[in-house]
Amino acid sequence: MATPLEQWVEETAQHTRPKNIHWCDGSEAEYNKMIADMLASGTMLELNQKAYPNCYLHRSDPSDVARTEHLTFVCTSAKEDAGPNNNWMTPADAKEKVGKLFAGAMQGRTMYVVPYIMGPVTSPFSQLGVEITDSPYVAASMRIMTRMGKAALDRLGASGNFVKGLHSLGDLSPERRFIIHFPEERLIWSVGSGYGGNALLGKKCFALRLGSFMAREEGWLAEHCLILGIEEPSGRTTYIAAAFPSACGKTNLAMLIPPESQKGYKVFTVGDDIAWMHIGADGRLWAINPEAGFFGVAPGTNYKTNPNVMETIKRNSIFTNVALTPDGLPWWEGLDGDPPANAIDWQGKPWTPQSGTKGAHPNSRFTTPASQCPSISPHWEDPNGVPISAILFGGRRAKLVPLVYQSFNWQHGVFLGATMASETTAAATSAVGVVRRDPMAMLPFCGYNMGDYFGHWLAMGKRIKQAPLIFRTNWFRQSQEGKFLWPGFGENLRVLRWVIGRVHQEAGAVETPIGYVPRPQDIDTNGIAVSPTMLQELLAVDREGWIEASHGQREFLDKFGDRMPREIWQENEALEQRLKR
Ligand code: O2Y
Ligand code: MN
Repeated sequence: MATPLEQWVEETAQHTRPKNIHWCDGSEAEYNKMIADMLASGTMLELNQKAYPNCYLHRSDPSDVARTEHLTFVCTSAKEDAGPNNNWMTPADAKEKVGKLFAGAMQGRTMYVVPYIMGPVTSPFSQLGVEITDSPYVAASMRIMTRMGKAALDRLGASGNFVKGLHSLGDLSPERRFIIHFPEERLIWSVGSGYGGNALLGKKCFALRLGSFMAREEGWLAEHCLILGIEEPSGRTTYIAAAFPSACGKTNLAMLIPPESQKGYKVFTVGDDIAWMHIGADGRLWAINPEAGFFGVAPGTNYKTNPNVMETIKRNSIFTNVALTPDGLPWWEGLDGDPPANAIDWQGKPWTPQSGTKGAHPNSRFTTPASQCPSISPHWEDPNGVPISAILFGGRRAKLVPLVYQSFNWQHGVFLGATMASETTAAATSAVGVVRRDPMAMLPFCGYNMGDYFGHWLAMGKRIKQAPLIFRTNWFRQSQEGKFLWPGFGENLRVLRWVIGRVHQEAGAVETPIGYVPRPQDIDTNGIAVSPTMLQELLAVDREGWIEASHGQREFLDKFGDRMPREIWQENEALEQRLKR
């Protein structure tokens, strides 16, 4: 008898009519064949194999260069279950509307059946998915980003317990582009895009949107968090999960290199984007990285911002929408050294620094194996994950938010996450410096009503015996003159050291209306150009500004109506009271 997977593949083939079907085994030979076919068809270009062995360049359609939130839907039976944070259609309407776009969509193309595991192969916290796609670029990228092929099929066996993801490039028209989630059926449909978060369905669609929905049902957390471990000179290692909105330097922080002045410290990368966290038998929160690769943004990446990723991407990587130098090297704005005198831009057109356009698209990316990262943690594939002692909620705020502060307790920490906001950057949107609410950096990725999501966080807090401490961070606070007050990059370790100090009850703080803020003497500024006045500005709590912010927070919380837990409202009221005192 056919397995549930075989049945689904057969039904899908009947509907989409591919030329042939290829079941991916995840082998190197298979990967090489997919790459060879793409080189032959022009879907992929070979980079300089001496400098970048086994690295290739892909150019996506110019209309298809980023996630498309307005075309992304969460189709729960009841609208309120998707919440005001998601676009919604009834599942039946979505199936009717988008099902038509899949009819015959794979004609003349190969249909790849891509079984994959999100998480370490033997971890009890890992989950299985199968993506059916007509894009060899997607199939090849999934081999980098997930544990793909035989290992997944072996783990699945004849079970029907897997997330189904159906993807077709369709005609790549933005009018016929949809990314649809059916969380109640563990099903994802994506059509009309071949790019990133829209098409690599294990990442945002499964690991976050469906993941968060499953996590609520099953009592765990699926979060938009990097995971890192810090080893102190004493040999003690403390693990931190950190949620930052897109384009706030998560990959760079995950791979932080301690500066010269912080001798004896080591930072280990467990993950750069997503954390799945479960309560362990010891009552602590344990995190795995469900991914096997990094899908990092290229512009701004260089040996100053992230030396570890620069080393990682030198081999076995796929670059998308970067520029190409005459020597066959990938290039992007912000890469080390001078720009090339001439190059081919991300759209395949001749380019020079005088062209007045970008050589690489601002959202150009690399897909690269995590195992190649010099800072990868020895525990990154530990089936049990790593124990999390602190959770950071970070954003980009020129004013108001101190460099770092700690919540009073778990409930207050959930409130800090729920009221998080960040300023937009040029990479994310054309409007720069606009403050956008992004609770827990999950607004675009929460697969259900965010009011219920905060409720789930509160319920988790009651079950975790040794809950991680919760902090808010802001590396981006500016002086009155508009200058960054904090040097950032590797120096962020000084802030993380305070966090670790709080975890182990070794660091001091002062109680303020917004939370525990470090005293100036609690942050090590030796050897960096942060004067006492600057540090004071970095840590200042502007009561008037916070009172105003609490009103803005009310407006936001109100959007979720009676789905917003009363505890979150109580925290906002308590904040207002403390500020007025
Ligand atoms: O634009 C895309 O499709 C990719 S967005 C992305 C990629 C890697 C990690 N995070 C993100 C994000 O938007 O948070
Ligand atoms: Mn992300």
